Amino acid sequence: MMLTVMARPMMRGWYTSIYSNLLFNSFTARQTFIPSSFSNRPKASFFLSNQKKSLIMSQSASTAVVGGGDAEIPRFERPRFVVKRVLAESQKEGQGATVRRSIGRPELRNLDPFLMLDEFAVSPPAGFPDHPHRGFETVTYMLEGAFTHQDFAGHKGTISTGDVQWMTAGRGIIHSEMPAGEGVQKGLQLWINLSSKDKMVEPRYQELPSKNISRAEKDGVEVRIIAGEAFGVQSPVYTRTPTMFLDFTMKPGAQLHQPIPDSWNSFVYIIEGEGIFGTEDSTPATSHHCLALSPGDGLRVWNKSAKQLRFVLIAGQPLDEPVVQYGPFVMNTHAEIRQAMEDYNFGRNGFERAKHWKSEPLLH
Ligand code: FJE
Ligand code: FE
Repeated sequence: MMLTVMARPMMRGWYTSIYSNLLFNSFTARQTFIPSSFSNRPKASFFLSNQKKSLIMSQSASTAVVGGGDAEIPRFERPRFVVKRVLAESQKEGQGATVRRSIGRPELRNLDPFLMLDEFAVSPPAGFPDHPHRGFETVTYMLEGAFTHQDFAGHKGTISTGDVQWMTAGRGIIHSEMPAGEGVQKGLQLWINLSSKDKMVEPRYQELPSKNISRAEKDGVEVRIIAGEAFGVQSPVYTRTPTMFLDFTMKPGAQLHQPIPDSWNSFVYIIEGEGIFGTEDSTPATSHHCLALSPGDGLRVWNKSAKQLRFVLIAGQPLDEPVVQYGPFVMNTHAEIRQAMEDYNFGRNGFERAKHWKSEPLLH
C-alpha cells in the first residue's frame, strides 16, 4: 500500500523524467541565511567602488534640485542606484521550454524575499507539466499570448496578455502550466518566498484579468499596478509577503520618480527599449537585463532614447529567515525539506490529492 502511494507521484511525465535535473541543475539546492538582507544595511556600499561612492555624495546634492520647484515630484533623500546589472541568458527548463532567468541565477541570489524571476517564451508542445510547489508564491504575468494552468484541486484557467495569476502555493500545490495557443507565448514568472508562519497556509489563487489591473498615467509614463501603489493608485492584490510589482511604460523623453519603501529589496527587469536607472549619467540598460538596486527611498528613471521603454519594478520586504530550497520546495530547514518530499511522495499534509490527479492534455 505504502509503496503504490509512494511510487505514483514519482512516476509521472516530465516532472519525473527530469526530476533530478530539475532539482539539482536548474535550481542548485541552496541554503542561504543572510541575517540581515543587503538592502537594510548601509553595508551595501560594500558593493561599491570608490567612484560609485563619490557618486552617491553628488546624488544627494542633485536630488534637491530635481524636486525643487515641483511639489508633485517625490524628492528622494537617498535615491536608489544600480548595484548589479545582469543579462538573463536563455536556459532550458520544464519540458522543452526556454526561459531567461534573472533572479535565482548564481549572480542574483539572495534578493530576499525573491527566489526566481523567469522571462519565458514557450510554444506547444513545450511547457511545464504536472509539478509540485510548497512554501512560496508564484506570480505569472502574461506579456503576449496565453497559458493554461490546471491543478489537483480542480482549478483550471487560462491567462492571456496582460493578465496576472498570483498563486500562493502554501502547504502544497501540484499543477501544470502549458501554452494555450499556437506559436510563442510569453510572460514573466516571479517566485516570492513566504515567511515561516505562512509557508503551510492553504493554497490560494488571486486572478487579475488585464481589465481589472489599475493603471495610472502621468507625463509620458504609464504604469500598470499589479501589486503595491504608484501615482496614488493601489492594487487590490493581497501580498502575504509585502511586495510591490509595477509595470512601467515610458515614452521617449519621459522621467520617473517612484518611491520604494526604504528597507525593501528591489530590482528592475527590462522588457523592451533602453533606459537610464538610478543616476542620470549611468550607462543605459536594455531588454533582458536585471538591475539590482541599492537601498534607498525611491528610484529615478530616464528614457533618453527614441523608443518606448518598458520595465517591471519589483520590491519586497525581506523576510530575514534561513532559506533552504530544493527545486520546487522552499522551506527554512533541511528537516522541513525532507518532510516536504515525504509529504509529496506519500500524498500527505496538503498533497493528499496528488494520489489521484493528472492534468488533462490540452488540445491544440
Ligand atoms: C519549476 C523547473 C521549472 N520557470 N516560468 C523547476 F521550470 C519549474 C517551472 C517554471 C516555470 C513555469 C512557468 Cl509557467 C514560467 C517558469 C520555471 O514550472 F517549478 C521547477 N521546480
Ligand atoms: Fe509551477
